[in-house]
Amino acid sequence: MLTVFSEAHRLHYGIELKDGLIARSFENPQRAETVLARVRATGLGDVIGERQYDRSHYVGAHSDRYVRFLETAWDEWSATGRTHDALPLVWPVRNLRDDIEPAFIDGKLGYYAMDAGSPIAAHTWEAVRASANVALTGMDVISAGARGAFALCRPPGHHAAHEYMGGYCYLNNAAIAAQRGLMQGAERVAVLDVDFHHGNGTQDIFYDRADAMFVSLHGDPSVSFPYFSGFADEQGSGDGLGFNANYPLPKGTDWLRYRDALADAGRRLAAYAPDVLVVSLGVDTFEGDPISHFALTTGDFVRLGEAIAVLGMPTLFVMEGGYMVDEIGTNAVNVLMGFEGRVG
Ligand code: Q9C
Ligand code: ZN
Repeated sequence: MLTVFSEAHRLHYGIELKDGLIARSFENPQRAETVLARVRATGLGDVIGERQYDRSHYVGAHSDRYVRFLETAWDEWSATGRTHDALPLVWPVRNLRDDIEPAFIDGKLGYYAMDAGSPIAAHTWEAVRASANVALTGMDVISAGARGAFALCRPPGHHAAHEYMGGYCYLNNAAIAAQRGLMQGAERVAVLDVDFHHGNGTQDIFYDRADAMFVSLHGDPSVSFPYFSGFADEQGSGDGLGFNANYPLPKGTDWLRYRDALADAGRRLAAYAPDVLVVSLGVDTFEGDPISHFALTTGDFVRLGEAIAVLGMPTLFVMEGGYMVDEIGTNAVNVLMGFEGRVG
């Protein structure tokens, strides 16, 4: 299958709070380079660059004013004389006012963020929109008739919601691609999210819609990030009721348990019969992942790809998380090789 990749991801390498100190993020540039190297080493298929798309392709999945915030945040932050990464430190939780967009950048950062996990630096926006353009290009490949394609996105996207960033994510690459699939003639699209963390952003974007199903397998939010989303009783609202399905799984989940949840998710997707499937492909379900708590092995990722192939849907894989840098390439590409029926 084709892989879509952008070198612009290298423009972004943020910071995060780690062990009481500011440190470089787990979400680092080497992740994408390692996956790309594995794509080439296995001969998965050709690697192409991203096409260019204007901002209107991000609006819909996101609000116009949120996209505007991302476009202008660094300029507003640096205009105050600061040269380090911008991070929020105050949020409009519960009964605080969330109906007034702050005029000052420090307020805007909290207004448009769920956590302090998505720092903004001078070139973050360039990398972020290139990542979304990688996903859009991947959907164009699928809409042109390919059975599978791989959008090697970085930064990831599934925690980014209609109006907020978080969890290393800014624009929701998977949702933006799914939305384009609908624009290109698909009547129904589905997103299957296999990242360790719940894809709260994708759920948020499609929650009240019947033309997009969201199905996610992830660490139980009672004990895992993002904590406030991803429970089994979140099933959609309004027209979208019944088109959102969460499979929260306990820490230590291995392939045998994962496989059963995946089979149930597969039955749900088959009944929905989408014209296009987008897979939010995080490999932080790996047993060695430094920030996650599942126990999938390198071989299990081949089985995951095989199980997705059985659904028989045109499938766009969109890269999300995975932080064991040495193994991320093998694990991610094993899913794609499994999908193609090639033994890794
Ligand atoms: N001490 C994705 O996988 N919290 N995002 C990490 C580490 C944030 C993960 C805490 C995890 C976000 C795309
Ligand atoms: Zn994750």
